[in-house]
Amino acid sequence: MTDTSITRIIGRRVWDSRGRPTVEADITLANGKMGRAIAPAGASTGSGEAVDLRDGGEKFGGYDVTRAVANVNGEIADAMRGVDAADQTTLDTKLIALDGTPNKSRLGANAILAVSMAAAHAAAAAAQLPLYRYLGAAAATLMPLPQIQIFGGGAHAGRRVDIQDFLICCPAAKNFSEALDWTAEVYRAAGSLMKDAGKLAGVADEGGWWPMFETNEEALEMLVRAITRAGFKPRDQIAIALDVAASEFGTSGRYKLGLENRDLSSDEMIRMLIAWIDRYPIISIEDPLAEDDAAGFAAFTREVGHKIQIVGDDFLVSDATRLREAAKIGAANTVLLKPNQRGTLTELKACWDAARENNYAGIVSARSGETEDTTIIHLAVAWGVGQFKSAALPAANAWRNGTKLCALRKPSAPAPALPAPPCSAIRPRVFVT
Ligand code: 2PG
Ligand code: MG
Repeated sequence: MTDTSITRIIGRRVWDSRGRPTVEADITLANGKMGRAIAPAGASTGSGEAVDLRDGGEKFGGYDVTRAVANVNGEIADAMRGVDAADQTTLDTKLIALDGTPNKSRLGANAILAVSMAAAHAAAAAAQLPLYRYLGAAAATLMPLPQIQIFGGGAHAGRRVDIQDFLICCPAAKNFSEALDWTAEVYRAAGSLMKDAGKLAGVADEGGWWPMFETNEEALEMLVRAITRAGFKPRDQIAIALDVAASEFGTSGRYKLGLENRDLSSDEMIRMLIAWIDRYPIISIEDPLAEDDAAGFAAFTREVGHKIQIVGDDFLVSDATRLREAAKIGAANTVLLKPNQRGTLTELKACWDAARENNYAGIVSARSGETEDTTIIHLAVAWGVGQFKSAALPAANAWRNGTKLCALRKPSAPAPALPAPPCSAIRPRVFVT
């Protein structure tokens, strides 16, 4: 029963949380064990991401994945038969070579990632271990500090406000479960405050409340009120994390805030964000500047990187090489880790290794188009990343799975040391399974 070579791969089309098709892969091993995984999809994507293969044309708005699924069942299945699922590096290297493009656009990052992750699940099943334990061994004991969305904006809410994600983070919660409890109370309080104000208009793409605000800053004010209404102390107990997703409205050093009809330079954008940091309990800002504004990232990090977390998402696209380049100029201090930005687990892990070497913190993140696949929460625990970002509570499967991980028995080994925090604001507490 120890033969972990791949005997069978099946690809199929399934549906994501946005109602778009995506790719699922099943892998069966010679020992009869099986693994399954599904590729997620982003809406605000960085230009340096690995590329999903979509059919184009009229059907499903061009988002169908029949070609990507055919690639799983055809070329990929043929090449992967006999490959050892327990040797993730060799398997991923073969997938990369088979595709042959720098961005996986020939076979599709959606096809390749589903197979890369399904192989890990199959190998874990063969080892009779949960995925986090299989990948992280005895050191996999650290539950991440969650960052979870309360209001959705930007590309996830018809650009109703410019800022994409208004999230909260509970560094004072004693464990993952308590952080979720607190988050649920704040989410509920935010909903009822919006209702009282006659501003409740349903939810955005990721389950956060639809942002019926007149200015971007009004969302911050409302979020502080929601934290207080739920009975918590802003900053001490619950803080704000933002994903500005600035590449969505900024390029070549200019930023156009549609809601407020403002056109800002990179420096003016930095000044606006610093004013927000001074006024609100913000401890983490993702993509504060656009992906083509490395100098802006470096300037912002020089000014506030000692006190808040500055996260590169579209800017770093989970890429080890980009992270090393950013580190050379001191741009950002934290990397967002999304498996489908690279397309294989091996490349994602390489980025996390590069982050640790350069003293960057990390956040494993969901995409805005998710499914029942919960691989990401396992990766966060397996690699001891320490933080996790996902959609609002109604839309986040990985959270629910994370809660189950909390119920695990006592750890057999001490939690690994967290990466030295770039700033004192982010200091996850115990968060051990
Ligand atoms: C992000 C994610 C989640 P998307 O930008 O970090 O909010 O969105 O998957 O659309 O890129
Ligand atoms: Mg982002």
